[in-house]
Amino acid sequence: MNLTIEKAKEFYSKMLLIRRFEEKCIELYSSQKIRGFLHLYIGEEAVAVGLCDALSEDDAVLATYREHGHALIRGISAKSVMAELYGKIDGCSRGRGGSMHLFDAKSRFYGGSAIVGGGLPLAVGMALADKMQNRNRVTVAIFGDGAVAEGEFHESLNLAALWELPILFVCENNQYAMGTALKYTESQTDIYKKAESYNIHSKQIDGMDVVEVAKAAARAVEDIKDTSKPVFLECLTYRFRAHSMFDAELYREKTEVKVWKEKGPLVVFEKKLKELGLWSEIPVEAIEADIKDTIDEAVEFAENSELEPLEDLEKFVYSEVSNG
Ligand SMILES: Cc1ncc(C[n+]2csc(CCOP(=O)(O)OP(=O)(O)O)c2C)c(N)n1
Repeated sequence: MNLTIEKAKEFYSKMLLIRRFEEKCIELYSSQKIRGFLHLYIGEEAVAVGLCDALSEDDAVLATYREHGHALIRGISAKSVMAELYGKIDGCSRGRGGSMHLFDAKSRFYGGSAIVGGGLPLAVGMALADKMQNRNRVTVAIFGDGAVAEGEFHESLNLAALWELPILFVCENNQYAMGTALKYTESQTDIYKKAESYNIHSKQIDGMDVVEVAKAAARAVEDIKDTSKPVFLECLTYRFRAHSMFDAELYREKTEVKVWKEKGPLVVFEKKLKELGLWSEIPVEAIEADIKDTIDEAVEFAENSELEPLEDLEKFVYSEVSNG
């Protein structure tokens, strides 16, 4: 992958958008504008940005409940995501899903799911449908290291390999499932090795380096489209914030968080651009100002959007089938 100045600006802006959007979420949560659960992606931005760079509009993405970043980069507008977090009707899921259930079929972003590992079998089904209908596109299933403990993980990998499905598995290994470190639940903590045992071409990469993620994802997507076989990427990453806004974070040392912050995606990228002599060409202040406007507009939009009317309460409980 050739890191042009245009690409460098794009990667930097996108990672910063996720970071600033979520920092705003913390503020809004503290003032109770956003309620319910809120899981922040801060620290993991390089995965969403690098991965989505490799995808075309035709490809589908399924993610977890820590999915604001993926949704924003996949093309759901900041306004639509913010209104959803406010529980308002103009949100991408009409305010019915909230932070954990962002969804937008137009962007081919099929959730946001509160169920750990829940997106995996859905992604396998979508990839199977593509294969049966000869559509040369990729379905991406993004999940955390905690999903490895679920039966769905093993069943999904097995069927994807057995049926040679065009699916990209992306494990965001941030090393913790809520308050439990991976080493306390898994005898094999190199997750890509588990995928290899299902005969899936697998790779472990530095998930803090947006360029490495973009390169690996581009190669994976190309392989999947050529062979119609699954590929597995384990991205080593770290969340800088607690599991959710309710977590007192007693399970890890502050020094560990500090060490990881020093190799955070924005820090690593800035260093790389300096080495390449590109950093001075990144208009940091203008990018910050642009992002601030986007976020301010999103908040204003969410504030002005309505709650769904009470008479719609039972709407969408059952799907509405037209006989026409
Ligand atoms: C099927 C299921 N089991 C348990 C839970 C409770 N739970 C919520 S988050 C979580 C940890 C998941 O960790 P991981 O997959 O590593 O994702 P991360 O939060 O690190 O991004 C658990 C066990 C759940 N939501 N769904």
